Amino acid sequence: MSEMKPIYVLNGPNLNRLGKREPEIYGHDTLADVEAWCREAAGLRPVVFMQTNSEEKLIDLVHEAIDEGVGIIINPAAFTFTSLALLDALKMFKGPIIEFHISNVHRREAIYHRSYVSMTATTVMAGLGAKGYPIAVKALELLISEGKR
Ligand code: DHK
Repeated sequence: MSEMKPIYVLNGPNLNRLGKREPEIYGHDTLADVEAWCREAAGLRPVVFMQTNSEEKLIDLVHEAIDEGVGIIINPAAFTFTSLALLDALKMFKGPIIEFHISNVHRREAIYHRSYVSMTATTVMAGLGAKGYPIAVKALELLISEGKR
């Protein structure tokens, strides 16, 4: 039984269709592939890996991370740009938060340019593709080791 507190890798709406959804933007790898890569990159660190299309459920998962977790990687997908409730939940988290986007949202339509989540995220990663998720896991471990928020 690992004594290490888990990291939370949380994914928002439509990411359950990764691999089939606009593959020219998001690629052909699936969320199951991403989960496996994250667990491999985390090594002994427990990983809570979740996806939901529900804003309420995503916020409930952030609340769980507040009580149980040591770091968060979140791809809020469309809720990035719309949800003050998600921003308010993330503000409560005491550990490092990486806001993650598969695509470079700043190179896309203007609707994707203003992130509420960036107002509280420790760092933002965007444009590395799905294979960026395990890099985010390594980056989160660095932030945890440095006690960054
Ligand atoms: C994923 C989504 O679903 C979009 O709503 C965002 C983000 C981009 C991504 O690149 O992972 O705009």
